This record gives sequence, structure tokens and C-alpha cells, in this order.
Amino acid sequence: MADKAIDDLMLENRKFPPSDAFKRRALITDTGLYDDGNADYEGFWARQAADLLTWSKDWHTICEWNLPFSKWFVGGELNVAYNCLDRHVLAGRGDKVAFYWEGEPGDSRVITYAELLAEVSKFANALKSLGVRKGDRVNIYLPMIPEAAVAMLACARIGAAHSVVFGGFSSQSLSDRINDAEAKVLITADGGYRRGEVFALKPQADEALQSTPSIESVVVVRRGNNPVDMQAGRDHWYHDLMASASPDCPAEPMDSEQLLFLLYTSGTTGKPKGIMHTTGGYLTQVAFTHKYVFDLHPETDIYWCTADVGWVTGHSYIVYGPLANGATSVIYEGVPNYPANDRLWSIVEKYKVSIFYTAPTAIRTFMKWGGEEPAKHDLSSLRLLGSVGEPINPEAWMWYHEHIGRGNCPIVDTWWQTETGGIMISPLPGATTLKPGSATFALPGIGAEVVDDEGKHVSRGGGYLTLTHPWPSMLRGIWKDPDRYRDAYWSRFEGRYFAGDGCKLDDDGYLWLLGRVDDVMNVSGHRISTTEVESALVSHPSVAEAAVVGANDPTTGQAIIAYVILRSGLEVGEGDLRNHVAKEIGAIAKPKTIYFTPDLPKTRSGKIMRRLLRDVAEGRNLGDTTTLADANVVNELQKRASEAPSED
Ligand code: 7RM
Repeated sequence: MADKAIDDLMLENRKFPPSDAFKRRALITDTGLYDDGNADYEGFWARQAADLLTWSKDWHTICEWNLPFSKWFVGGELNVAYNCLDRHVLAGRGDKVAFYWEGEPGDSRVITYAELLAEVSKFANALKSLGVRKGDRVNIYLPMIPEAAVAMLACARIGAAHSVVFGGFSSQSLSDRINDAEAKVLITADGGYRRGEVFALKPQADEALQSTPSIESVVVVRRGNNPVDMQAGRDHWYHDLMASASPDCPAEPMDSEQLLFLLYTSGTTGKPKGIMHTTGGYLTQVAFTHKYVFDLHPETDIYWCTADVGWVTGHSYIVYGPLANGATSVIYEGVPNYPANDRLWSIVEKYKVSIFYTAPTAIRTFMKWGGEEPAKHDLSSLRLLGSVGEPINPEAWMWYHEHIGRGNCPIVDTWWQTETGGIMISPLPGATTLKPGSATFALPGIGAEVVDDEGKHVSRGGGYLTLTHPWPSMLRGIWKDPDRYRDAYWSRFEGRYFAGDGCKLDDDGYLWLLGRVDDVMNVSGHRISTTEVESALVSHPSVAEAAVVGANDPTTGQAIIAYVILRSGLEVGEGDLRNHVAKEIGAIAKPKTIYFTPDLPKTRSGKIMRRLLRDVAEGRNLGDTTTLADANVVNELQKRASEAPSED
């Protein structure tokens, strides 16, 4: 019997030190920042806050820590929109491009910092005219159009908190979130483009609005040109409000702890949690991480994060981090395979993107489509790649490195959560030697530690990832539910934040994320992480993507069930694949059953929903499916499971 929290099965030894060419231009090439951060993390973050942001009033206390509640830069005042827009324009950079926006049908817009400032100021006035005041909540339910960023920044400018809901979540999810936040205004669109068609948003919003008593006004952006009902007195076209709004709206200084936004994340059980983020600490950490993790040179880089604004990655690394740093970014509205599988690479070529940040789910999809797609385009502008959202399997890392990075771009694998607000564990690309599949080390100023079941330090092997001290962009709580906040994150290990992720340390002290601990499989007493078995499957040349779950088994407690997507045009037998896993990591991790499938159930942000796969494997009715990106996928898997049960 294994006595470890989580077993350590996989060994990955390839190493990629930063190249001399990369180092020559890199912002950080040594360990100085780490020394700073470790010596005194509060002082370190205070230096970053002063260096990266413009404050209208100084703080008197760096961090007030009443476990589990923290306040950062207490007494300080600043305005987020001022830091993201006005100060760049005032410094003479008004003509610099903030966003190159690419619509799915092929239309495009170029928006400078000066234009974005004018648009945000006007919309802030429009919100004021609808009665929005400091401290109110505003819901945003939009496609990936520039107005999403405008709406967020307009809220920040006047001190209203936004709550963005993925365009594409159901009307029920939307009304639940509006009601929990008691939002006064909803900002939506007639529709948006996805896979070559217009998806209607306003009709979904209308359905939600039947049970949202707090909403006084609805603002509708015209994008899809699909017909919509407008309720007189309540609903307003965005362009009508903007036509009469003044572009003059001074940015009012906000308290450092003013609520900036709520973002709902579905916990493992029960209703979604409204994660609270505030102003000064949040902006400090997202600006710091965006600058140093992506080695940002704002004068020359073209940065593209492919996330949706409905995900925290869109908040921190499309809107707030890049704009605080004066970056030029690309935003794309649609799916990666419209009109063809090379759409993203044509966008990289068109805008000469130099920094590209995406999710492992997307990378594995590109693998499935094959290396021919990126090979059709000139990707020589790329100099740095990033990954976020799930553990990146070593083979997916290698594919990304070779086919997108053409062997000469560092990859920053960034671990963080909605709750952490900003990146926590990641390489610094000019200083860190990379290992494919490892997020490497905690960033300067961050305390991360792996512990065992008793909360004792683990220095080698598997365990639970915890955070040992507060950080500026940490969540300030769960909206209206402080007890749930304490229970969910601060009760498992005393005095520490528990992230809910498994993690292991190798001999060199590198951190390897192992997936959610709720997904860890227990096979004959061995605690096996989903990530390691999935990585072993993906290391087979025919496999593009894999998901494994533990299903009840009378002899072994749980048995490993695998769902596998093959690379385009390739095949492999079930027995061969089982043996491959045995060879890579050991017989104990051999899947009992392997299902070949064209697709996997995922959330809107691309995370595999293993809970649903467990339901399928154990023949149960599906639990909550509201956050599923495409509901058909599980129906199809259920059909396969009932038709072809394969046995050892
Ligand atoms: C940014 C984001 C958080 C969960 C987190 C992990 C997983 C995210 C990585 C990762 C391994 C990574 N926020 N996760 N990034 N696992 N390596 N680089 O994803 O709130 O939506 O999800 O995502 O399990 O706890 S999130």
C-alpha cells in the first residue's frame, strides 16, 4: 500500500535553458528578484506597486493580514482606468494601439489608447446617466468584442464592480449570477459570431431578465444584427447612449480595497461562488506578472491572449495587465477553426504577434489537426509562448515548442486560479531553465509549498499545493459568504491557503501540477493523478488528447477509465496503448478500459470535466451540466459506453 498523499510516477528530464539570444533582450536574467521577494515579500510588493502603478494617495500599511482576510496598500488610492488608459495618453502614447480586434467573419478594428480612453469615458458617463454609482454591481454578458473591455473599464472608472458572465452561459446561469450580485444594470449584445453563425445573446438575456428584480436598465451593443426585442424604458442601444454621452469623465480615485469585480466560479458542489477582487493589490500583481512573466517590451511586442473575457484569464491578461503596462494586444472574437483550422496562425502572421498565450486544451486540439496548419504561415514574429488552465502534458509542450515556437521560443507554463487573481507559479523566461510539463517555481513574492495529508512539508514527491502567506491579488472573499470562504480555502491546512490541486516536487525543486485532488484516482491503495496517466497516453505518437477518471471497481477500489482522442489520420489499438502506459509509468497506472472518442466534455474555458466522465463511466445520470461548452459530447460518450464496454 502506498502511504503518500499522491504517488509520483512520471519522470521527465528534458531541459531547456533560456537561449543567449533571448537573454540578451530579457528584462530578467538572474535570480535577483527572487532574492528580493524572499527576503521581505511585503516590501517587495510595495516596490512593485510604486514602480508599476500611479497612485493618487500613498498607502500607510502595505498589508493587513487577519487570516484569512487580507488588505493591501491600506489607505492608498488609485483609479484602475486611469492606470490603464489616462496615464499612457498623458505620457504622449495616445496614438499607440491598445487593441487590434479581429472579428470572426474577417472584419477588424484598430483601437488606440486615446480612442479607448474616449470610449471608456463616454460609457462611464452613460452608466452614470442610468443611475450607476460607486459600489453598485453591473453585469456584463457580451461576445469577445472591444465593448467588453470598454464596459469593464467604464465600471472601474466610476467605482462600480463588474460581474462578467461568459456569453454562451445559459439564461439560468446568467440570472443566478445577476441575482447573487444584485446587479443594477446588464450590458449585453444582440448577438455575436461563432463558427460562422450569429448566436443570439439578447433573447437569452431577456429570459434571464424575467427573474432578476435588481436590474433597472439593459444596454445592448449591436454586433450580430439579429432581430431583438427592446423593452421601452429598460433597454437602451449602446450606440444611442454613446451618441449623447460626454467624453469627459474624470477618473475618481478609489480606495485600494474598493471592490473591482466579482467573478463566479462553479465549486465542486452547490451554487457558484462570487470571487471578490479589489483594486490596488490586484492591479499590482497582474501588472507585475504580465510584465515579467511575458518579458513584455511594450514598444515592440504584439501580445495575444486567446482567452475569453468571461474567464479570469481574460480579466487579468487581456484587459487589466496588458493595459496597465501599455501593451499592444490582439483580441479575436471567434473559434480557432473558422473558416479553417489555420485561423489562429493567419492572425499571428497578419499582426506579427510576438507573445502568444493559450490553453493546453487548444494546443492539444492543434496537435490533433496536425503540424501542417501552422506550417502554412510565417510565425517568425513569435518569441515567447504561454500556457494556462490545465497541466500541460510534456508531449503537448514539445509540440507547442516545435511547431508553434519553431524550437526557439521559451514557454511559460503559468499556474494560477480565479481566486489567486494573477499568476503564482511560472518561469521567468530569461532566467529559468524550463522542463516540459513543469510550471517550475513560485514567482518572487509568492509562498508556495507542497504538503502531505497532515500538512507536513514535502520536499520530494507528491502532495497538495498550498500557499503560505498572503499575496496582493488574492481573493478578498466570496461575495456575501465569508464562512464559505474560510471553509473552502483555509480549513484543510491550518494557516494556509489550499488550492485544491495536487502537486509534486522533483529532485531539482521544480513544481509539477497534478490536477484537482478531487480527481485523484485510488487504485489498490495507490493514489494516482489524472495528469500523469493522461501525459503517458499523450506521449504515444497517435494520441492528441486524453482524459482519465477513476470509476468504482469491486477488486481495486477504483479502476482507470480512459477517453482518448487520436491525432488526425493516426490509429492505435487499445492493448498497445495500455502497454504504452505501463511502459511509461508502470503497470499500476494501466487503464482498464479505453474509449476512443472525437471529443471530450469541457468547460467554456476548456477544462476537461472529469466529474461528468465519472458519471458516464459509472452509468449514472449526469450531474450539473450548466457549465459544459457543448452538451452533445457527453450524450455521445454515454451512447458509446453503453454499446461497447471493453474488458481487460
Ligand atoms: C487561470 C485559471 C484554476 C485551476 C487550477 C488548476 C488549473 C490553471 C494551470 C492549472 C496546471 C497550470 N483559473 N490550472 N493553470 N493546472 N498548470 N498552468 O485557469 O480558476 O479557471 O482554474 O486550473 O487546477 O486550480 S481557473
